[in-house]
Amino acid sequence: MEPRLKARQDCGKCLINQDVYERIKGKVLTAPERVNKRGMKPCLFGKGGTCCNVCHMGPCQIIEGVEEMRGVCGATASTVAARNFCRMVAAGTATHSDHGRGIAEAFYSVVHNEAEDFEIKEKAKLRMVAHYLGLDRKKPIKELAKEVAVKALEEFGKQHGRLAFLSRAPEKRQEKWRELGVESRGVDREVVELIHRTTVGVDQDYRSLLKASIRCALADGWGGSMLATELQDILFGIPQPIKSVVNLGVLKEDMVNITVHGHEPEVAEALAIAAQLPEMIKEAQKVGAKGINLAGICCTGNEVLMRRGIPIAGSFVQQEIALATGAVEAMVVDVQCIMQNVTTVAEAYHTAIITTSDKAKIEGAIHIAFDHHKPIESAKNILREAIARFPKRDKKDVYIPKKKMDVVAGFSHETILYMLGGRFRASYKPLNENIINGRILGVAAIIGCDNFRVKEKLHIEIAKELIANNVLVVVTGCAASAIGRDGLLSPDALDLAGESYREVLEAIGCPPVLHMGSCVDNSRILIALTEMVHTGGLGDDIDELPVVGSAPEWMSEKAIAIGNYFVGSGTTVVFGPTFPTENSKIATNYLREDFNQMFGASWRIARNASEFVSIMIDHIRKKRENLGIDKPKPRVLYDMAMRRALGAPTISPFHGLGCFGPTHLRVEPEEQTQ
Ligand code: XCC
Repeated sequence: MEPRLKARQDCGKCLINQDVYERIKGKVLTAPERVNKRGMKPCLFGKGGTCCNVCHMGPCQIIEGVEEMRGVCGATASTVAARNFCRMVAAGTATHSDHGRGIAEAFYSVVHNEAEDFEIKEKAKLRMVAHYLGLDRKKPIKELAKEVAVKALEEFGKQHGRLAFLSRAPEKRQEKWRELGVESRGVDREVVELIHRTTVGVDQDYRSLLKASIRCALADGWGGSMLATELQDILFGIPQPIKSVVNLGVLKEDMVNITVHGHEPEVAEALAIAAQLPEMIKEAQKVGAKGINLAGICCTGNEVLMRRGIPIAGSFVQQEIALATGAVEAMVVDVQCIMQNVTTVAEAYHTAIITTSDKAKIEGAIHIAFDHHKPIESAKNILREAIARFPKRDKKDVYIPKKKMDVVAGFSHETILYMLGGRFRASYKPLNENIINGRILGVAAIIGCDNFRVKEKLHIEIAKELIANNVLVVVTGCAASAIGRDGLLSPDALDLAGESYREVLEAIGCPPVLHMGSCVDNSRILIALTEMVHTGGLGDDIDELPVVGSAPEWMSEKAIAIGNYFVGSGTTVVFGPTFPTENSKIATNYLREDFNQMFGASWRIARNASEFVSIMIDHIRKKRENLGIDKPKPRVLYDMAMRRALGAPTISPFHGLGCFGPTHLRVEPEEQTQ
């Protein structure tokens, strides 16, 4: 491994936006200060998974191998660590899936003419989704859309059978799931059952618990999350590569600044439309602003970045300081990852925190319930609240750091297909070929949160070293924003890529790190991996691919659910710097060794950037060795006949969406627009 890292320009351990923190020091207590001032480290039992509080005889602190330090009920460290892990998986699955259900409900209202303003944007994708939901995709669009809405909602409450989208996975993976008895039935059922198993006196075998956690997690990846992504794409559009900017410098001194924060794109989409209406711009101008500037935070930000190119003000760790610029009139939040402290910071300024979901209210915030039957009307009400704050902005107290960075985002798996294969031969074949011939060593995903307790800039260090070693890197979530801040989502970063990888990138003109979206969009990666399998040459199942995942600064339970569905789907993941079962060697070992036996993939732990990179690259190399592609091969020169044989000249818009093999689906052009 030969890292070709450029000299780092700024401090790898410094707080992001230290300058803004300096300005509010003493005014409001912020998260990084709380980390330093708490006076105690995180509880070691809790951190390592062996604090049991499922009943009120405890909480019991458990020490593995010490008889008197089992739970009062006798629960062992492995049982307790496995239970706590399962609870995280259930919570993460519930979270992504309730997001999916919310979108399914909005979709239902739109296609049943119960909602104004939105309409179906992607008819071809609707037909593809209909097919996988077991519907007759050839029906007229309006009728089909109604059936899709009902079927999608039913996936959540299904009691028997299996989730429809599991059939999109490679056949061999599906067989494995069947054999192991981990095919998810309905989303809600898996969450409820897993929570049931973890309550006092139920499932008390770490093996049984951990295996069950896969069944639940698969209901997230191939269920709730995938439904969320697909329905969002149908309603709001499939992301295409799009230029934008990230970091606090995207806020504007002369405009009404509104940050959209959370996860569900519906509110932000409505705000984006409403903010461009002449009547709303006029209202903003009346109070002295030039217009309305929307900027994203966390995954709502990623959603509107991917589809609309709306800039990202910040990731999870920047939400407080976005407000501390003094330039934000309103932070509009939907669900998930919104720190309660935002209301405290907002109080020091003129800023309104506006909650929009009845599921997520915050003390001190203004609640404007978003009515998905009337999205634009709801959005206008929100905008008016923000506009009214603009005259109250204290101009002397405004400090917008200059730093911002150009990014290219919007790499849905459909886009990658077109970019790699070209307009007339959209396929993953060039990717597979470049992996087989060694130009690209393999594929790595860096996903998940950023974290106030992690002082190193892990995402960036890892991404730089991977691309220098010719690994294609895809990113989602706050990891994507962090990596974007450092310039790696821009084609300008090409010179950081290893030589052979750079050649491939130059030919297709994309950045060395591909932004694939939000947390729920990790389901796009599942489809991309499936597509790589179906394209051929890299084995018959996901676990044979030279591919690895990571979440270097994870903090949310959702990240654990995501990691678990990747492992269950055959992709090894590396998490760190700490891991929630670490106090039980037995449970942790099961996640690594036994899962590897069962699923061909395991959970690995790394403490720092170099450990992450070593594990990831070694893993990719091992998979290459297993495939027999570890030796450099002489370059094969294609003649015209060979080129023609590469792919069909006409392509279906669904080509490559995991549709090959027995479930291959082709949609004729006339079907797309009916
Ligand atoms: Fe939340 Fe999705 Fe984590 Fe960011 S990355 S901190 S979960 S917003 Ni998914």
